[in-house]
Amino acid sequence: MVLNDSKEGRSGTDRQFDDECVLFLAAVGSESFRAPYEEACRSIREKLEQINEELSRRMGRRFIKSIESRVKSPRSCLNKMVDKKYEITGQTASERLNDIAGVRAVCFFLDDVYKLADILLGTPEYEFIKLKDYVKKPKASGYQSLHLILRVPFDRTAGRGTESVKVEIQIRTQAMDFWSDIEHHFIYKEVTDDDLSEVEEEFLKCAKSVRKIDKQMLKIRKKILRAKRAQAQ
Ligand code: 0O2
Repeated sequence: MVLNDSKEGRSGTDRQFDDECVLFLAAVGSESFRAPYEEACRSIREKLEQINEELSRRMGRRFIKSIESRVKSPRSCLNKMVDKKYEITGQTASERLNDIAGVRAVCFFLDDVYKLADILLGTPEYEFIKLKDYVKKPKASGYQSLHLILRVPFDRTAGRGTESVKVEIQIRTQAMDFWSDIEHHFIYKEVTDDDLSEVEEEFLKCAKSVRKIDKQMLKIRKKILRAKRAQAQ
């Protein structure tokens, strides 16, 4: 793995690579690199809170359950750069990594996930980069979530000269979030071996149950709404 402390027996290329990593960690950890991403996260969170207030009022129920954000740690950026075999520089990280700024919105119902994505896609100040629909087409692990990658403007006074940065917005239901949190903790970042393959199978089964529950919850909500309307007549 990267950054072996012992210099003994290491080739010039290894040492050069380690030096690149050290420079990278310093660059990506600097205040001037992180400030625009912090600012873009803050601005998306604010927008999501506004949307939540407005939609919850209109629908008579809570729309978004929780909103959280983070700026990816320098070490996690480095690991991803190495995995993807990108050139280890801060500039390449800004250009190629889509999730240095990450925001997660957890909704109550399946259709809310798409409703929220549509609202964000229709927001003129954000430039659309990419949509990854792991709800319609879950990952092999069973992971479900809708990922929206947008270019988000930030307040120039908060950071370097750039005016916008990419933000990955993960939108999912509570059930998807529950699965994803646990799987992320035990499996996602682990090197999988045969011992874990049985557990991965179990996770896949649970992902299918999550899918069923989300669909059932949607049906139940519609049933309740119909019953309430009938009562009101
Ligand atoms: P971390 O530590 O959670 O941030 P891209 O370059 O945008 O095309 P990318 O980012 O390589 O694609 O891949 P992808 O698959 O869209 O994954 C983006 C993020 O989704 C991951 O970020 C995870 O947070 C989450 N994710 C993807 N697959 C899984 C999975 O199987 N299980 C869980 N629990 N989460 C997943 P990072 O940087 O990999 O990790």
